[in-house]
Amino acid sequence: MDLEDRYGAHNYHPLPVVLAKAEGVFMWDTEGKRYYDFLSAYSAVNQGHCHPKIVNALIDQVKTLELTSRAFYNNVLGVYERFVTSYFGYDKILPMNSGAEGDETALKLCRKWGYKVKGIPENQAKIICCEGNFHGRTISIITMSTDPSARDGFGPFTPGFVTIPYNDVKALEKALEDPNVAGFLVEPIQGEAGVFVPDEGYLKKAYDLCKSKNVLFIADEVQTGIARTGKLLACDWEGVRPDILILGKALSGGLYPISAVLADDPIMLTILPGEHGSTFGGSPLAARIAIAALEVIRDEKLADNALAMGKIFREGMTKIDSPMIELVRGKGLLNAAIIRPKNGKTAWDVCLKMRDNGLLAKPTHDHIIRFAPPLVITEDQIRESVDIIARSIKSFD
Ligand code: IF1
Repeated sequence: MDLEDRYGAHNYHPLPVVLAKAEGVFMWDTEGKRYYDFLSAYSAVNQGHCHPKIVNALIDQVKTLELTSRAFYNNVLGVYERFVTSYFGYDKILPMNSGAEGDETALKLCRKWGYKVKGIPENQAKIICCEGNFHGRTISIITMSTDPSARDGFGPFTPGFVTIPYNDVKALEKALEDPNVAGFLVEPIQGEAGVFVPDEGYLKKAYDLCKSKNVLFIADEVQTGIARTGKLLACDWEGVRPDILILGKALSGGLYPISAVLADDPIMLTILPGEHGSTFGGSPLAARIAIAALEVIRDEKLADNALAMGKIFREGMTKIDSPMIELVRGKGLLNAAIIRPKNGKTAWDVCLKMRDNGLLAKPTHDHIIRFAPPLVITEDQIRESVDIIARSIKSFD
């Protein structure tokens, strides 16, 4: 902790715990104390920490061919591109590294399509986004943010974004009256906003409105995707197939920064050779890891497990009799508790107490605790975790 304070930027305020080992749903600190991981690195570790199948894929590939850049072909990328496009049902993938790069790539694709296909006048394209969004930390992305701590002091911002309230079909309908709108970027569930699950039917209505106005529906599934909410994609809950799909985080199971943008040819082929890319994007190492990570999701039926375990988790949480728990909400294993402060004790204090009791979670904003364990968690582990949470919260009663 002192080394990070002395030599590292102070851009985070971590919970005071120092981890040294992780496996499956558990992490151990430097003293060998074991914790349930209920953050999963913000849903990057859906497959469980250090999953042997993914680790072995990484080791095999990294010893053989780690990086060619896209200046040349290699014998893995095409295999991965065929695998992942058929896995999610799209014509093509544009491979990148971080989630933010995935969102930026989607924004560039959407604008390019807006000019070349929809015929929007040059530099007039608008992209609609939602209040409370989180899509990453780059300047164009924080332009869309409504969170002062994400924006303040980073201006001037990028033009061309229109912000509307989340979960508000009427607001979207009004914003779509502008003929220069190229796309609507939305999280199927807003993670950072505190696992804000929109009304049943919102995504489908939004999608249909976009289609009626020849506007691209862009789903940021960096956090909600890859089985986290109990289906492969959160959009699957409403049968919505995004025009542009953004994935990240668990695409690698947490072993490597991997993101992807998926779309069909009329959209994807608007970007020509040399117009976009990245040094590490689509590396043979990333490709091999992502194949293994997605095979684990499929073969271990982690979406089904997330659905079943999520139900048990929310049932257990709502049984906790404490004035501090205002509300528990979520889908699959993406859940959050709204914490009502008590005697000055806040969500942060609850997280410190849970840490002492062997479970790690972190508040988002100051009154919401997100609970997102790896999707490999078992029923016994879920029940034990709920007991730890209950004990921790009731210790303030
Ligand atoms: C941090 C939370 C924050 C994301 C969605 C894109 C990205 C993220 C829906 C960008 C990343 C991470 C970033 C991390 C904490 C975490 C997060 F929402 F998950 F809780 F910040 F809001 N779209 N979310 O959730 O992906 O570039 O990070 O790979 O910045 O502290 P990235």
